[in-house]
Amino acid sequence: MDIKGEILRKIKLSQNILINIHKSPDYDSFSSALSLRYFLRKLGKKATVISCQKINRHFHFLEGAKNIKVINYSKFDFSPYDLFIIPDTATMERVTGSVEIKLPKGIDYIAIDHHQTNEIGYPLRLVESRSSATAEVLFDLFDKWRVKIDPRLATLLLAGILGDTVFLRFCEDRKKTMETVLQLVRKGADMDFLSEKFFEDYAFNLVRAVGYFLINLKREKNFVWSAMDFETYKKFGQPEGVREMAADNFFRGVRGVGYGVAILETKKGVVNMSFRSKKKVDVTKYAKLFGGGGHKNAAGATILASYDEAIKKIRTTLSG
Ligand SMILES: [Mn+2]
Repeated sequence: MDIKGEILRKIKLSQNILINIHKSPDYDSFSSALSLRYFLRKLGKKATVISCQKINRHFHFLEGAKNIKVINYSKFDFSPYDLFIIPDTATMERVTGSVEIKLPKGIDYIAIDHHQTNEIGYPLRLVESRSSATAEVLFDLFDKWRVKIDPRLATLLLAGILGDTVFLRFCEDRKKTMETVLQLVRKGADMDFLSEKFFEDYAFNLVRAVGYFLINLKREKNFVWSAMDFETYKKFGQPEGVREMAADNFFRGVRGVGYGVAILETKKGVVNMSFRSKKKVDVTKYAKLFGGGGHKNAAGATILASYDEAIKKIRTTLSG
């Protein structure tokens, strides 16, 4: 039996299943976890989506996003569960929220992902780096498993693909991704609804905070960067997704440089970076310098240090 068959077999043998949303979740994380839950419940399984962080209400429009359990991984009782599915998450730190927190033994795990940097080493592991999103990997799985995709599930899956490709701008395999999107639309996925939610539903403070990033943009030889410390972030009401929005929409597009990096101190002593590059530039190699990873044109990393130390480290590492 191939890995796809083995995954289905394991799912069928399990009863009470956990699925995670990764740290700093994006559309694909929500999409893949919620799609899996939708599918598992149709199969008659108990399925619970868990997250190490509070869910930003921006994502509440996604089917089932209001019913995600926020947990502390170091205190959570895993004993009632027999399977834990980890979609769209390349490292354990992104699962539990901290490098110090490990997952327990005595429960089975499945990893389903499309990150080429995936380092989760469970035996049941499907990493398709030719797919543009984990939602696309799931679409292929559901297709193979002959799962009926109704309009609600189609919309959920489409959200992940549109999220990771920035509405089809960045595809791993454009023909394959576009064909998947067409099939989802044919199955009733509501792309107009997603377009409205993606681009016409920004929180006021989020846009103002993007403005702060833009005004403070600096240029080095081959990249641009901008940073926000925790005090400033707090003043703006800690709008989630701000560094991704600044980097996705503006930093990567600056003429004459290969990439941009948005730096945000999300908590005192925790500095997150979002790298976004033009097509030809691979930013995973820069993210890896800080222990991070991701995709060729969109990667991230976290530095545990004071804001000033982190900025110094980033500048010397990237300009050196
Ligand atoms: Mn993804």
